[in-house]
Order: sequence, then structure tokens, then C-alpha cells
Amino acid sequence: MNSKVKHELIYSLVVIAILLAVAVVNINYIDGHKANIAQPENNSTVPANSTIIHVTGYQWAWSFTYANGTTSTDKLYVQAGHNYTLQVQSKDVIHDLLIPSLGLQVYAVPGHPNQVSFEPMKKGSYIFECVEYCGQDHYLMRGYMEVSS
Ligand SMILES: [Cu+2]
Repeated sequence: MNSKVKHELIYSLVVIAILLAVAVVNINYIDGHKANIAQPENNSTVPANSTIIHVTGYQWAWSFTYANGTTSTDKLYVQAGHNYTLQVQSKDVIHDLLIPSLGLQVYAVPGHPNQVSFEPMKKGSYIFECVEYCGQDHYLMRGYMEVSS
């Protein structure tokens, strides 16, 4: 084996090693979502033990209405180990609610309510944001999901 072939082989192996390392880091990151959330296979029905939270996206905030009638803006309050169903609607244009650390995403479409059920597993503060460009103050549509124990 001449030295040129040897060098090419070494470079190729280094690139493969880097790609494998990046893949392992990403798989671990995505797999970590499972520790934060339990989500039913079928999101078209509301699980029997689920608490419904009405979510409204509008230019430019998220409003949450809880079972007891209270509301919060840009803060979602839930409890670990309880099941919740977000029933999501929009007042104006299309928005898209994303909670990145939970891998949870649901569209808010005017005239077409969507829902997603989930069970937060770990206490903490999780950022959420709108990931569908919805006008000049789109960047303001972010807040925190506060998971209490
Ligand atoms: Cu939006």
C-alpha cells in the first residue's frame, strides 16, 4: 500500500469516526425526550384520565385556559405525572407550538382545532415557542411550561 492510499484511508476513517460520534450524541439527545414525556400512540381521542387545557395562539402570544377557568399567558402550568390534553386553536393566522425539550409540537390553525396529549415526567421549566412565522412580532410568541412535582 503506497503512502497516498494510506493517507486517504486514514482521512476516511477519521471522517467516519466523527460522523459516528455526532450520530451517538444526537441519538442520546433525541432519546432523552422519552425521560421527559409520556405520549399516547393515538392523539385523536382524549385519554380518560386527561386534564384538558385550552390553548389559543394569537398575534402574538399563547393563552392557556385551565379546567378551573383560570388563564395564563405565555406560561403553561402542569404537574409531573399527570396526563394533559392541549386543545389548540388559533384566533387569527397559523401558529405552531413547539416544546423542544419534550419533542412536542402542535399546529394552531384557524377553524381547525388540534390536540395533543402528554404526560410531563420531570419537574422543571421548559421553553416553548411558535415555530411558524406569523407576523412582525412572531419572535414574542415564546414562554415556559412550568412542571411542578
Ligand atoms: Cu405564531
